Amino acid sequence: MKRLTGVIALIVLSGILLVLNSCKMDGAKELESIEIREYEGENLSSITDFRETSLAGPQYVDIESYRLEISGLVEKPVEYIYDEVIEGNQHYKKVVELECVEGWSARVLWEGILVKDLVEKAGLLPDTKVVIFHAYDGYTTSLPLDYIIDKNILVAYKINDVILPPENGFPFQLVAEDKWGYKWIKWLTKIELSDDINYEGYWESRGFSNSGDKDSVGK
Ligand SMILES: Nc1nc2c(c(=O)[nH]1)N[C@H]1C(S)=C(S)[C@@H](COP(=O)(O)O)O[C@H]1N2
Ligand SMILES: [Mo]
Repeated sequence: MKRLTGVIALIVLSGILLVLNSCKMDGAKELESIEIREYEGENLSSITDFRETSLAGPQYVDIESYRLEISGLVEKPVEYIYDEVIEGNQHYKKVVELECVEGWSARVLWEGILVKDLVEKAGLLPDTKVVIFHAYDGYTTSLPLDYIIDKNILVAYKINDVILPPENGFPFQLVAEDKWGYKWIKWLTKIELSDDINYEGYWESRGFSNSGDKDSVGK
């Protein structure tokens, strides 16, 4: 009889603990996922305004096995886990508009790190002219190294104060300021330094301008 009471007490206690624990987790989740819609007096688009039209649909990246590789024309190729990218670099915020050639756009607050901080740590070699970006879905695009450095181009991990949702490129999307949306690679896995100024990425090799400047569409 004593033993039975003990077992019942244990079951009730674990039940209470379980409920308490799940309350705590739910609360934290909700706080994390509220997006801001205004920044320094300026109205922002919503995360839901982005149209997901990627070549293979949204990618669901397993963050435990995820690595960001910096390779090509560098002194020492490196591979970072997610936390190393986030914790090992200065963070920056900026409001930038993404505009797709299909005729829609969204202006939001991005938070991320500088591509140049990542590549400089790997040791740039003098012949490097182009930065080629690779993604989890096989997508690729490229941009001139000078543009990446001079414009302080970001790799974003947050959008409107929320960690990038999978549809928006979790863990990282390139914020290719002033360039067409097809330069804003999502689900970034590799940054390759190159001297190949004729390199063409996925849409670029299918007729879209290699500069990606908004006053150019076809070649
Ligand atoms: N990996 C990957 N990144 C990608 C694409 C893609 O198909 N695959 N599409 C590009 C295009 S054409 C646009 S307009 C933007 C759209 O970004 P969004 O889904 O965040 O709106 O993602 C770009 N990045
Ligand atoms: Mo696009």
